[in-house]
Amino acid sequence: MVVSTLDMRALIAAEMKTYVSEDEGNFCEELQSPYFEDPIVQFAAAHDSLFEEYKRVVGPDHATPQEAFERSFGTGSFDEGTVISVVLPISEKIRKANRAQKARASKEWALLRTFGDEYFIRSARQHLAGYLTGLGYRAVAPLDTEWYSINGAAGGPVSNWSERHIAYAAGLGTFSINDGFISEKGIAIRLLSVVTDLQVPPDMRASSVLGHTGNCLLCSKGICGVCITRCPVQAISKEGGHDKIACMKFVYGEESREWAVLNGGEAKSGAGCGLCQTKVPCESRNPMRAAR
Ligand code: B12
Repeated sequence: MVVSTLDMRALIAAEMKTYVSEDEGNFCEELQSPYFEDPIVQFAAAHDSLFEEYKRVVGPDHATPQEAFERSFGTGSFDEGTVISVVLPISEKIRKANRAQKARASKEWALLRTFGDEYFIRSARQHLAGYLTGLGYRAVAPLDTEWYSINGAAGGPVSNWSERHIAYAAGLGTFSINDGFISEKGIAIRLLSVVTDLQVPPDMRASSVLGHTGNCLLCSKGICGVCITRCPVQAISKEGGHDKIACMKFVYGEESREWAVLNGGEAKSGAGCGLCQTKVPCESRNPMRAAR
């Protein structure tokens, strides 16, 4: 049977949808809720010139898809291919609980941080890579490699594979004033990606008129700024954007680790925070689409 490249896109999207809805790692018994709802799956061409630009935008160590692939499969192993990016929208029950919070993450968000972010997303990345391998393609999830790292920089931590920049390249949305990524399912999401030598048509990026922050109401229309008032440590401002160091100290500091454990999570994950991702107009939709 010959499967067209368009059918391959649909097959992969359907596989991830089934995985997210059926895998028991995506269900929290204590909350009687899944961590994540139906994913959005989109595709970027591995040789998109934007990936070269990321060496300037993110940092010189940010890997191109070709570098990511060849670090796993050997120099010269890559010719053409695709980066698959997946948005995992956080479930309504978890978002709702965090909406009520004013000072720190809810119990639900803390459990999501350990068991959703750390465990389920890793298994979902590996599932996608394994699925492609089963179809006869080579695939790697950069976050699961030995070369993936997060390095300290003056402005805050920077990784050498940024899931948000990958999602941007795949046309899944844009950044916000608070750095968060706003997709069609909003900002209360998580992201994952895989690089493969499978070739499929890439998704289009929305018009670049509004730039890389086009989905943010404050950046695009000068209105909103709700995330600024939601932040419990004043780490977001209209002028300065997002203070990553202040955010990091709060989100993954000692108190956050203790709060994670008190709520049944693991200290090393911290409890997260996510107040800038909940009770905001972009929580679960693209507010610019709603505004048009
Ligand atoms: C390091 C890190 C952090 C650091 C620093 C965050 C940061 N902004 O970089 C700290 C500890 C502060 C942090 C906090 C949180 N994080 Co975090 N974090 C990461 C991590 C590991 C790497 C991020 C990275 O490399 N950033 C690199 C820098 C350069 O990127 P940046 O600042 O976002 O990029 C800016 C510039 O590039 C700029 N830009 C300038 N010119 C141009 C031009 C173009 C063309 C483009 C595209 C961009 C661009 O746009 C961006 C926004 O200003 C990722 C996982 C991953 N590997 O991707 C998760 C990740 C970003 N975190 C995530 C989450 C959920 C959180 C928290 C909500 C905590 C929680 N779990 O409760 C908070 C929210 C903070 C926030 N508002 O962003 C999610 C993002 C979800 C989303 N909707 O965006 C990710 C993707 C994890 C995941 N698997 O889903 N995080």
